[in-house]
This record gives sequence, structure tokens and C-alpha cells, in this order.
Amino acid sequence: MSTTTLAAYLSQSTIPPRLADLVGAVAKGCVEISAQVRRGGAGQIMGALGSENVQGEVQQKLDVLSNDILLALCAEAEGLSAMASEEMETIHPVREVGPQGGYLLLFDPLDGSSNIAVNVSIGTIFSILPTPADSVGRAVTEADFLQPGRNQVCAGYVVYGPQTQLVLTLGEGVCAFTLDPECEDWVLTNPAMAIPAETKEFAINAANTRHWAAPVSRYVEECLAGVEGPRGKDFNMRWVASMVADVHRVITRGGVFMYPWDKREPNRPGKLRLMYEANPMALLVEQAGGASFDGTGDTLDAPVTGLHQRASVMMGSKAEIARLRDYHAA
Ligand code: P6P
Repeated sequence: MSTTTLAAYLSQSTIPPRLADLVGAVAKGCVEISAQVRRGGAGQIMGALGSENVQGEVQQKLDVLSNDILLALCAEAEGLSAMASEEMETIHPVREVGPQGGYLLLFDPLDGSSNIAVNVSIGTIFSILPTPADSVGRAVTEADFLQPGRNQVCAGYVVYGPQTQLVLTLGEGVCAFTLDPECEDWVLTNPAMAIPAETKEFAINAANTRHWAAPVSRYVEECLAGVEGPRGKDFNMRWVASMVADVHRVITRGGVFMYPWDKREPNRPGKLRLMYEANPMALLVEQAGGASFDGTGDTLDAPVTGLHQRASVMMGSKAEIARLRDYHAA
């Protein structure tokens, strides 16, 4: 059976060559990150740095290493104007925006890094936006990044699990590549990922049950009531505490992933970040036939006011998200 590599897939796509180059650079960076993740303790790169990132979270050595790998490799992509990362407070300008425009790359270089020490799947999440039309001929500012998720021209993640897989959308469906460690190349393994509309699986951190809003509590209680309850079927619960792993399962076999607003910090929309976690994942889920809701509307339509703003996240199988929407509107 002939294999399609990522490079071949990108060259056969209709996206601009400079965007294809940028996607290739991100993927190349993730090959290096995968190698570092797999070395683990053997590579002297485990453990915390003793510093905190802009989110106030303890930085793991691999967080910073992954961030540096992407900064270095992606800066070589000629269409890239600037980058932003969970690990950096401010944007990272790369070059002035040329006459044909450019791209903005946002990423969480190593999501779920608290799982590194216990050898549980982690991942890299990335989002690519176009530079605004009025940015030609000037350096990019942080305000240029503050675009709704629906403006993304590309989104993807790499999950460092039993296999290293890249899941990608260029705006026309979702495909998956598996890293072949023997040749260190990405091989197309699923050309059209599709989320089943119905599901029997949901993912949420149940330790927060007492803090949830009523619509979320109702949804989860009905799932737990199983076949004797209003849903008339039994459900399964999963929680990896690594968004990439949980969302990858949802895109692969259906389900709902939820990290909704809760009462612990009433003024905070949620734990996850909109620009480089919720938005790229929401585009992937929508492109795979699912839906993503933030408690008010579509995640991808959420107004953007800050580079590191947080969001309430409920995404996955379309019928389940429709139900959650109804419960929030009731
Ligand atoms: P909790 C990882 O820290 C992360 O940002 C996501 O990857 C994950 O879904 C979530 O936080 C887990 O949060 O509160 O369950 O530890």
C-alpha cells in the first residue's frame, strides 16, 4: 500500500506554499519534541525548573525545551510574522509582514506536562491565524493576534502517546499522521477523521462536581443515571487530565470533553486558554463533524480580549453539545 507523507499531503493541498512550509516546520519541531519526551529520565530533561509560566504554573524542563524547539524551527518559515505561546507572557515577533501578508503561530508547546512525571500522554497544540490586512509593512503587535477562532487557517495537535500522532485541519476536514520512528517521517494514517454524533462517553474532572453550574450538573447526572435515567443508556467516563489525549479520544471515537466554568473562581471563564487550546481544538472538532460550546455560544465565535484569556470548554459529539446548549438555555 502506498504511503502518503505529510510533505506530500501539504504539497498536494491547495494551501499557499508559505503556509505549507510553516505547518511543516511545526511538524518538524514536534518530531524533536517527541524524541525529547521519549528520552524522559534518560535524557536529564525531567523535573521542574523552579520557575512559573505566565499562567502561574510550575514550568517543567520539557515545557521550556519544547517552547525553544518550536521558536527556533518555526522562525525559519518565511511566511511567519510572529509567535505566541502559553510559556511566554508577550508575543515573539519574527519578521515584518510582507506585501503578501503573513501568519501568526500560537501554541501550547507541551500541554498536560504535569503528566510527564507519571508517563501519561501529553501533547503540543497549535493554531495559525492570518496577519490582519492592515499589518502589511509593519511589525506585528499583540492586538493583531486577538482574532476569533473562526479566523484560523490551520489548527492541529501532536499527541505523544503509544504512537506519536499529528492531527491536522487546513479548513477542509481533519486528517491524522503517525510518526514512523524508523524514518522519522509523518505517514497519513487517517485521511478523514469523523466524530460520531451520538456517544456513550464523557470526559470531565468529577472532583469539581460541587462547583459546576446547574446545566453541567444536570448533564452529568443524567449520564450517571444511565439506562434507568432520562438518557435510557449507560455512559462511560474518562479523564486523562491531558486535553490533547482526551480530545484525541473524542475525535477518534466520539464523546464529550468538558472543562466548564465553575464556582471556584467565578470571575474566571474556565481553566483552559482560548487562543492556543480551546480555539484550535474547537476548529478540529467542528471540522470533524462535532461542535464546541463555551456556555454562551460557539467557541470559535468567542470575543477575544487577551492573548492568555481563558474559556469554558464543552466540545465533542454534535448531539451531546446540542443537549448541553439546550440545558444552558433552559
Ligand atoms: P485538572 C493540563 O494541565 C490541562 O491544562 C489540560 O491539558 C487538562 O485537560 C486540564 O489542564 C486538567 O486539569 O484540573 O483536571 O488537573
